[in-house]
Amino acid sequence: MNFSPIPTELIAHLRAARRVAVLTGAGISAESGVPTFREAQTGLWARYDPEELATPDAFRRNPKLVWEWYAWRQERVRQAEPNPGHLALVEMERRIAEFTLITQNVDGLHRRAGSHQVLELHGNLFRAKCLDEDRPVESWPDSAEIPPRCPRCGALLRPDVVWFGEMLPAGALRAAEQAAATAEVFLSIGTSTLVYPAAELPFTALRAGATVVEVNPQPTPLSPHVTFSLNGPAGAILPALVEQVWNGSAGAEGAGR
Ligand code: BV8
Repeated sequence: MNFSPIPTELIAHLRAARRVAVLTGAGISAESGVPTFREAQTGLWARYDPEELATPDAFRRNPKLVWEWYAWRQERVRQAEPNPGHLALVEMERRIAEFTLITQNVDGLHRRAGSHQVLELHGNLFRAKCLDEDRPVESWPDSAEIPPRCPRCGALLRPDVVWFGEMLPAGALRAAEQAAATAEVFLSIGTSTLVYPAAELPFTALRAGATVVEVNPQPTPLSPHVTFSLNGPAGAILPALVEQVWNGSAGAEGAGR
């Protein structure tokens, strides 16, 4: 797949940058074979709209259905591998002094790729928490009951993800807002920029005067405002960006590390 060359001005910006923040959405996992959030669901789940299922109300109405939807998604992700887009961000973290990776994804693929400091704004598919205590539960006794119950208090377990209408983890959101407000370069990668408050982050960076880059084959509400638009798949664009900024030319050692 060909896409427009990386602007030389952007290459210079990234090479000189000490503080970079990245926001990723489902699009960065698309090339790992993990369907994006708004892609039509398949098979058994085709008739459900994710925005209907990813809510506290759906869980209250039908905890077994919602728990099984997440179990199905866990299986999809287990079969997936991080792709070159995830790996390019691992390299970027190595090259830049202050690098913050903020993700809306719950698939854990950034950590599996080797990224260390990842802010998971919407939780993680593979973590469960007690519905009553609202505290994580690492393990629970095998049981035929679905969803299983909290070994501490016996309440139902639920996926440790942020559903629509729920607050984001305050610490992660605060750190993400701080990173967006102080970044010299902010990259928004593979997100439809529709879901708030995460979608506010690239606009926070713009207002603070950052160079904002969007990586997406499709336009989004952010597109008209960005400094650079790289229209194509993250799995091809990000490795090309890393190559041209840090490996392409001699002596292009990162300004940061
Ligand atoms: C909240 C976890 C506050 C669960 C998810 C204004 C302000 C504040 C809130 C709101 C507001 N207006 C409305 C709201 C409510 C709501 C919201 O934003 N709704 C939207 C739909 C309008 N927000 C909330 O409810 C949030 N909470 O606001 O609480 C509050 C609380 C209580 C009382 C008062 C206030 C919680 C939002 C979190 C929801 N949880 N996920 C789960 O996964 O099961 S959201 C879910 O959708 C994903 O996690 C993801 O974050 C989000 C967006 O999806 P994307 O990641 O962008 O993926 P999508 O499929 O949409 O797009 C993929 C993109 O990739 C596309 O652009 C495509 O072109 C591109 N792409 C495809 N292939 C590639 C690619 N890009 C690059 N390379 C490729 N190869």
